[in-house]
Amino acid sequence: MKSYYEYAKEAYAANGVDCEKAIETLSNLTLSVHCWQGDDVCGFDTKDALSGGIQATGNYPGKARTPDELMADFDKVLALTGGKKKLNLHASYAIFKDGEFADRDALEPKHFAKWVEYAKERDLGLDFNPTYFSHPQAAGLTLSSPNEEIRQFWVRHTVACLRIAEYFANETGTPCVMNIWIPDGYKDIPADRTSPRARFAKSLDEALACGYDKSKVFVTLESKVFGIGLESYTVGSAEFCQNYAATRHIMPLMDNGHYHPTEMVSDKISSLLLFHPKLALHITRPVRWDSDHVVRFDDETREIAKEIVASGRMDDIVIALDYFDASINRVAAWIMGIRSTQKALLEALLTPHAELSALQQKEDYTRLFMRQEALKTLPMGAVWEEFCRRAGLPAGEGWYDEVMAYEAKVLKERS
Ligand code: RNT
Ligand code: ZN
Repeated sequence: MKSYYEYAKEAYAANGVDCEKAIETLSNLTLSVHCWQGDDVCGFDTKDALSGGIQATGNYPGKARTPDELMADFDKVLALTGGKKKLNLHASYAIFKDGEFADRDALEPKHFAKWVEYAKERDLGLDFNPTYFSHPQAAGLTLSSPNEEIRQFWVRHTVACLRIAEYFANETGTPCVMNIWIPDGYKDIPADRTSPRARFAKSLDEALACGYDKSKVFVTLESKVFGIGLESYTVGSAEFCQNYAATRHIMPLMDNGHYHPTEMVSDKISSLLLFHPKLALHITRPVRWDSDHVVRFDDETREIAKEIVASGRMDDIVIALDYFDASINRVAAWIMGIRSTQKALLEALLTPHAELSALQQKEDYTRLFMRQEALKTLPMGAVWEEFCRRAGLPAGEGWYDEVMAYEAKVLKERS
């Protein structure tokens, strides 16, 4: 009797799609997985509450409180998901030895040595983010601050992070993507929209002139439309970030929670790819605002995946995840967001893009519509199961049982 997968393989082959190739491509595709789903974006360097207009809501028990706990939780994520991954750290996850402390502008590679050790043992690349929030110097504007001392503090932080990113690349042998996102903005209508943006550009210019190795550190710049308490104006708007990135030859980063609700990142990818050699994405799920809900296998995630694959430029696109839900089991949340993203990518890899594109060029929109809808009900589930089986994962929902066992044994003990 034919297996479910063999049956699916034939169904896809009849549509001009090679399932083996799709599984192989997905297995080799690297996702940059954020560390901050494990501890509600708290980090280890300050006791300051999460600031910067972002919020993790919910109080499900079992949040990681220490580096060891966060590492143990991420090990579960690694064990229960397939595909290649990088670990994406924030500067606020510095690990200090007993009694030691370094402020953000004085962070050094040694404060991340434990993470490097962790990554090397698991053959993971590392990505990085300066942290311009949850800090006393981030009460107002940061890199765009009119206060020269504060602005310089954050420029020094950015340079310190570039050094750490370089260290990550050298140690892991994999380039490090360093993403800059500042929360700077105003709650109410500003009198002057230009000056903060001019200062932000100046600060970035100053920091990026420090002489980092561009073959090892890829700097990305993430834009945003608004944040909580910063509803009227953000310094790092889409136009600012795209133009800055284009003129300074760094990468723009689009987070799909950072646009007006009817603006779709899936529609923006092709435009940016035409003018940028590389592009970075934060895959998230905004629900009415930039809520960073766990990614689902939903229409926009699928459409983003389609654009990534159909572009033929997958290698030029950094796919990073960015969600933080504290209302459900955090390890399960981490895993489900990864699985949803991978499912969307698999679906895109199982789509005969050349055929569909040819129909569009021929202006045969009726057949295009028919084919797009017909493809949706092919047995992708069987191919997904095969991908998971080859990655050595428990069948079906078995990963969930393992997370629940981990919750009972480890997470429940954390109070
Ligand atoms: C915030 C941005 C940013 C953060 C992380 C923690 O709106 O999306 O990427 O989520 O840096
Ligand atoms: Zn983001």
